[in-house]
Amino acid sequence: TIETGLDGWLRYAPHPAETSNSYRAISNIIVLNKSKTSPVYTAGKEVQDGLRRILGQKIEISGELSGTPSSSVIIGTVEAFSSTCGKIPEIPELKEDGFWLNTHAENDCVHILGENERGAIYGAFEYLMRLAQGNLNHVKSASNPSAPIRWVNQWDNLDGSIERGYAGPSIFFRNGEVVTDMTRVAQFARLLSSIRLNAVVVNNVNANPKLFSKTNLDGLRRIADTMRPWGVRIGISLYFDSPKKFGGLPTSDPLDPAVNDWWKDITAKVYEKVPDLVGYTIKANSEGQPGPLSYNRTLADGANMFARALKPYGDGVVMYRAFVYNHHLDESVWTNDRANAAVDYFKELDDQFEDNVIVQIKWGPIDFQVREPPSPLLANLRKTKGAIEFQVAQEYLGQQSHYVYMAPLWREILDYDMRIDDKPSVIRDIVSGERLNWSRSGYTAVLNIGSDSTWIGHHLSMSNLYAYGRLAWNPLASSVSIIQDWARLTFGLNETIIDTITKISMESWPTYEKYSGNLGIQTLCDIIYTHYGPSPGSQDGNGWGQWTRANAHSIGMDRTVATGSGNAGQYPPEIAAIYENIETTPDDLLLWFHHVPYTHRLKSGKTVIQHFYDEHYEGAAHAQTFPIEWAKLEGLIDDHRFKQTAFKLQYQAGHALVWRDSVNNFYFGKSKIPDGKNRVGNHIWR
Ligand code: GCW
Repeated sequence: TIETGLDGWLRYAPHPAETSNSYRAISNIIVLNKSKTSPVYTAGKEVQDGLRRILGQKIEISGELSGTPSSSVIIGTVEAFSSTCGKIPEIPELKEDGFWLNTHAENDCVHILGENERGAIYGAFEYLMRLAQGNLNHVKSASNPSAPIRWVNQWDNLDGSIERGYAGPSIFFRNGEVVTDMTRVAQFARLLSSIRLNAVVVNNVNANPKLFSKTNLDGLRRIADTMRPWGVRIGISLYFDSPKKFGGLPTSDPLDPAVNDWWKDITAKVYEKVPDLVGYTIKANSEGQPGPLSYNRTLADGANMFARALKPYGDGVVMYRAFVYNHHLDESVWTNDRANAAVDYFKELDDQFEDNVIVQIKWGPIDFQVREPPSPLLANLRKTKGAIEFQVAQEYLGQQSHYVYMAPLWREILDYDMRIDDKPSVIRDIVSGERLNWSRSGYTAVLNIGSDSTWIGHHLSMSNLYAYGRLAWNPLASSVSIIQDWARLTFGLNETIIDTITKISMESWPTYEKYSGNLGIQTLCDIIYTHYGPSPGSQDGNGWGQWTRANAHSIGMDRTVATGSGNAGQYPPEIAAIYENIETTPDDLLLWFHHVPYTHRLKSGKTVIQHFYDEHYEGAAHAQTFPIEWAKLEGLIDDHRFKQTAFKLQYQAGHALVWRDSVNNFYFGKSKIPDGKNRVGNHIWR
């Protein structure tokens, strides 16, 4: 059989006979909810399938918990279990979506008990993924999520294209409508559920109001019905001017009663089809999108209009994106700075949002660059709840043609201590809601899976989706153990496989940073169109505000309070002091916060320009090792995925050389400072 990649990390490869024989025989699987649409039933089917594939055991599912079960796998909610069998005192209080897994309960039973039905399916996947990794040890423990919101955002358009999608057309939409064949949607939900992600926003944040057509509302119902048995809920992105553009009203002013009624009415229609909608995601007044500011209203006025429309329907939330900025910013003004926008817009509104509004904040102040400091907005909201937005799609990180494993980057952000009020304020504790006592908060990530059989365009890049789910559940999970687990599940248990994938993965971000953008200058890619490929010159001279301010002598954004845009001052005082001062700013963010001559000496003693030259040579040279490392896996993994990945890594190695020479020649041309090692300019022009 060809390994297409469709199962992702849920391949359940068979164990060798000696391992599977050492596992006890399971007599039956008991599901405590027999409804075929319940996640508990789905979990039962999954365990049945998994045990057959991993261990070769063929087991029946039954719905009854009667007599004294023995050697049974029992799956359900804690509540359903205790109402028949009595409370199990050792199960601690579980959080929403949490679960209890005891693989050696009385009479050799396996207990998989969730706080809710989602928790039960999460526990089932945990049980299977342990077995699939050859881990037959007993486990008896509770597991709880760090935060209730663990979503993904697909940027799918109704015509089937995907914004920043690199893996074929949408699995949800085609030709303006929701597709009819839900096969891939179910497969996708299974993957999301296995990593404990509980919702997907199905359409692009640059939203199309035709989503509200009768056919599409029916389509949304189909998607939700398909995902529900996996415990995955759906949300939708809204186009702010829908009342005007779709509803025929003269305005979309959020304070106009007719506009409010229109949204209430649409919301009722949506809930009729999708009664468990998770809510609305809003991109407004951003990159040409209309929004409340277009009607001289505040962002809070806009958000609250949607929040009020959602209120009658349970726990639906408005995820209001903080990605609001002016993309016609004038670079000739030294103090202009896109990085200031989120705090400038949202800080003063902190006490003005309804309690079901959550501000969705990109992890960095600009836009998913290869390196940024964390967004200062994460330290400036107190009453308003926030969610952090990551990007699994590698928009600025090689677009799944290069492989960059992002767990180490996300960990750096989540581990960052913001020192709010001079107190420990680690971002993972802000996001979980603990630090500021938020009742609901968490994680979302831009994801761009498509109908490609690799899902994402590159087999290795699927590790990023897996890692995102793992970190949203437990932000303390280690990047290394995440990739090792993923490699075992996805490719096999052989040590060479695990070591090779771990090595390439852990080296991938530093390597990409070396050849794509050093010292906090951002990813030096094309800014105007594709965000792909080296184009350092495109960063400046336009309104997008992703500037480097490179001239013949100097480079970097002056974000100090003393002489620059004041962005450093948006951080809490202890952090602000670090970035204000060039001496205490770490080298990897030097050019993010300071404008310096190319001859400025780094803490390493090297000049900025020599550092650029050297890093690009080092990074590009290191990228050459990836296909060589990968070649070790020939014959150890299936040929199909081996060859596809080998091709991608070879392409990356070649393109890294293009990156090296483009960036180095560009700065050599600007600065006229020769490379101390006499490489730049030489081998190209002679
Ligand atoms: O990163 C930028 C992308 C846009 C995207 C925008 C956003 C959906 O280049 O394509 O639009 O961010 O996050 O809204």
